[in-house]
Amino acid sequence: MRIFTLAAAALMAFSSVAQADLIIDDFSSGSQTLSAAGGATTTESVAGTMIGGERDSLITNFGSEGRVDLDINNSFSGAGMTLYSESNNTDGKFELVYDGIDNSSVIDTASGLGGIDLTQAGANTGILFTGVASDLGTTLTFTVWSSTTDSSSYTIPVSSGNITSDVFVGFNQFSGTADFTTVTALRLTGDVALTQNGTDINLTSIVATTPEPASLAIMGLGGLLAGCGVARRRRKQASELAA
Ligand SMILES: [Ca+2]
Ligand SMILES: [Ca+2]
Repeated sequence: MRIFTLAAAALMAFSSVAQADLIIDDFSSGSQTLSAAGGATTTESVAGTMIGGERDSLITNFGSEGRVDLDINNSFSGAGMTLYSESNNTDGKFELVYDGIDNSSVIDTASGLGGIDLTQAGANTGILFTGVASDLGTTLTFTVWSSTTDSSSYTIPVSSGNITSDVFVGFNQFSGTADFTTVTALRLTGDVALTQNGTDINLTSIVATTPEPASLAIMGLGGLLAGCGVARRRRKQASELAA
């Protein structure tokens, strides 16, 4: 019965590859509307279907004027989307933290997510960021912790011009000592330089997965096409501030 054994092994291998992706956050739940005036930091934790059951969001306005905004899955960002935006002459940043339910923007790198396996026993080889776009060039940094002292990071360059793209980052592209099979905390940071003030950043989802080469090519094409339709959603700062 050697043939049946081989067939069974082949089926098992296929089912392993076809295992469902691990959605870190598709922004389909946990609506958030955060704003920070000059010198302020605003945080909010919201429950939902994201990894660990909670997203701890934080925005900081380092300047003395203007405002920074974070809109997730609301009427302004659009359903299932994240939009970070700065007014002119503003130096700000945002953070999305996933570290289990602690109702705090302080990152619990010790226990947090309880040792989640982002690789799903080797089925996933990296993290896919979809719908990434920015009107001005910037960077997004994703950090993975597996203990208080073990972390790995990768900084994603985001080109200017609101060109929407899907960015896949292999686990082997990260720098650091994190064990991706026993993850305790995750953080996405967008820290925009003052010289890039007025930046708007879009993001649609963060998923641990293994993209097929063919689907990567299709996503690349789709991204270019979608990029043509990205609207500038900057808030009408002057009218709102005057109100
Ligand atoms: Ca949390
Ligand atoms: Ca936290």
